[in-house]
Amino acid sequence: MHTVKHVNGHLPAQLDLAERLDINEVKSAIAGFDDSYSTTTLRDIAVQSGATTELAAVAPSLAAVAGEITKLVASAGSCVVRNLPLDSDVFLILFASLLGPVTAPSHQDELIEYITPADVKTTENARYFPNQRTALGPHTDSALMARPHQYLMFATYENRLEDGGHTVLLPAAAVVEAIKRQAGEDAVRLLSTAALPFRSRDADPAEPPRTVRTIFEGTGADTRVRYQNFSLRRVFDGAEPAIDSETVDALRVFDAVVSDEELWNVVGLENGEVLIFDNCRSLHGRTAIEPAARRFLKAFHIN
Ligand SMILES: O=C(O)CCC(=O)C(=O)O
Repeated sequence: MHTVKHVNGHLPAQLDLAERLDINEVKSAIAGFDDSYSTTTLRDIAVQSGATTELAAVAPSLAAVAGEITKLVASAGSCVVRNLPLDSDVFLILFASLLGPVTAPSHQDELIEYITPADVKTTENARYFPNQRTALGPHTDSALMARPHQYLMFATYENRLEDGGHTVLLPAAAVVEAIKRQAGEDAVRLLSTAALPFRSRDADPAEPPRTVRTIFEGTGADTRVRYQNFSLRRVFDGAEPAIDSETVDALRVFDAVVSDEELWNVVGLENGEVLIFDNCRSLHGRTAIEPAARRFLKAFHIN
């Protein structure tokens, strides 16, 4: 992990598995899981839970490390793990499942999201599409779900520091403080009390929203956040008559604050590194990727 830039010391915790356990012992303990399970069979939560119990039994040191990661993410908001074997997708799903059940992100059925930005046509909303090279504005994943995934895990396969594509992390509590400084406590209060209609990207405006939620929940270090700019497009456009103009203004301040690169904690992941972070207590995004550069992550969503 290279710290490209960080603000207020918001840095991921770090854990090198090579210093904690015998990786070869773990590899031999987990050999055979690929024969018993597949990325498809593990979509069945009962099967996944049985396999997770089996993994914890054959590799108790790994299960202990997962418990440690949960604590590190609770205190630091995120954690970079090194020397986790990345060859097997089945193993990665099961490792993630030691933190909580792995389920598909809301826009697909598969448990693994392959993020391989390409040179596709840039649209006006490019900064919200992960598969383009543009910087990706800070957001939370599964914001339209009643209960968004608690953790995200990014396994890094190709990511050269000089190619950009660095991960942006923005703790909700820091966003609250910045909004207070810029627009006062009232703006935070509105964002914590006004239920906003979240719609999916291509939803017909006539359709009811997928979910109606506040941006912030809770206070202080326990502040939880839910945000996807495009899901709230109609609110930004003033097209939701039920939402008053003070709330729309507060939402605009929120968007300006999270888009302000001065506030971004930027972490350059290196090949083989795994980043785990709290999807409810922080927003995440990505800096732009250089033209023609290859960059490849696998993302896992954990409840
Ligand atoms: O490409 C990345 O680093 C992040 C992608 C992302 O934020 C997402 O898929 O939600």
